[in-house]
Amino acid sequence: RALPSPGQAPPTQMVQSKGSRGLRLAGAMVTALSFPSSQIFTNCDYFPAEFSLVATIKTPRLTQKRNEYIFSVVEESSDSLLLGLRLSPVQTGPEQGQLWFNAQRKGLFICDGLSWSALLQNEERLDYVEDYQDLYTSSETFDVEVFSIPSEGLFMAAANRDSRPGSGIYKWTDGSFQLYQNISTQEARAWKHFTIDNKIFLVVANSRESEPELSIIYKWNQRRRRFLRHQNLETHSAVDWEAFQIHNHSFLVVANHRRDSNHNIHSVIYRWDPNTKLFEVNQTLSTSGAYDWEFFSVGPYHFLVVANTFDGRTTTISSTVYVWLDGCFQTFQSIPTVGATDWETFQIDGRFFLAVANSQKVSDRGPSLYTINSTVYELNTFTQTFIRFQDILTHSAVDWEFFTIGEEKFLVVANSHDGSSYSLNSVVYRWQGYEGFVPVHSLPTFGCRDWEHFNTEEGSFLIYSSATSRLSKVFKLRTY
Ligand SMILES: [Ca+2]
Ligand SMILES: [Ca+2]
Ligand SMILES: [Ca+2]
Repeated sequence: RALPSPGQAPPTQMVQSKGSRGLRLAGAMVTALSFPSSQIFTNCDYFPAEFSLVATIKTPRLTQKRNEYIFSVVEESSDSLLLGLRLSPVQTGPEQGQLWFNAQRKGLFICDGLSWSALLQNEERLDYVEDYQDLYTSSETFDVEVFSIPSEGLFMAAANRDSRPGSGIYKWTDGSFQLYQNISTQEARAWKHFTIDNKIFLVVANSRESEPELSIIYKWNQRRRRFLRHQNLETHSAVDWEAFQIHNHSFLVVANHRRDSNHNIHSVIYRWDPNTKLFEVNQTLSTSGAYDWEFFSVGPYHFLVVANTFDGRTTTISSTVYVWLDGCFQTFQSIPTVGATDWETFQIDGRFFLAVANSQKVSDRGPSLYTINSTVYELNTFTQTFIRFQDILTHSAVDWEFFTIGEEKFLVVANSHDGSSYSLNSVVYRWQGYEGFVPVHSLPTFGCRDWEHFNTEEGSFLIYSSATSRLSKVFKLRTY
């Protein structure tokens, strides 16, 4: 709304050009705000002496305040409003009730007087997978962890085998991962990122046997824009960390794989002490060659599940789901697994699933079997147990990754070895309801160890790391 001074003509005119409507300054206001074009176009003789500046304000679909000035000109000395552009919701827009077909977004929208709401919209669907970036890391990569730092962007921490130069932290720059920081690690097996009080942390699982065996927590330093060492924790052949929160308390749990040749040891849960700003031992749980921890919540209940790989004799053992009761984790269910290396938890239409990656069946006689079933379990809320939902034949599976594109749900498996070769297809499965997960894409991988899905402004991506080569690969998920 333009406010004319008393006795003066309105200082603005409403102008309409096609679908855009604007305010044009008029009268004395123009002279007051104008300046010769030669002031900014010093070397351009062809530029007209008179021109206009057009400011365009585009409002995204936000919940509007009832009344809001989005542009105002005030008198310098008195702060009194000379010119104001006010946005106030009116239900009588000429477009109300109109339909609009947006070809780009493939949707049909209706104007409710305030905004366009979707009546029908085509969800994105996966078309095919495209080779996108070859990422050569300093040594073999056991794990990648993708995370964002608000105000900085998207990062990826690679857990690299060699101590020098250690593990690489990469930043997504101009559409690909670029090395950002090296952190000295000792046969790093996994990274986990977490946030406490808006501070960003990274913890590494160092698996090398040295004295003392330490895994390290790093904290993002805002000023130096680097991760700096925050705390050391004693671990034993650590291969995974999980971070979680229960009732505003922050926890970490480590997968201690073995101590010397003993695989039946304790894995440790740590709790953050807000006073000392350090993690302290909270609970220990006995594990057998622990390889992975996964935390998940179902309604008000909190769960932790461990992948037990090997008890020193066999890989055909059980892995345990724990439930948080009376301030600690207690056994909820033991699930038979075969060299379990990863648990992936996900929800589909209100149903809870747990998928285990089974890596190998060690046999007393003859060689180990790698081509075995990995299993998807579903939580039966009536019996309160996880029940086998689907067996999927895998080749030394070491990771599952669940992701969604539009309405579609996918699982991708890391097939690492079939007994003779590390050059194998990793498979993308699509959720097809009653049929369960159905294979839809085969992706050639070499020594595949870990899959991660992530989104950027450029689209949807998958990255896999290799435990047998320095080459990790980023794939773009093409949609239609
Ligand atoms: Ca990972
Ligand atoms: Ca994990
Ligand atoms: Ca996983």
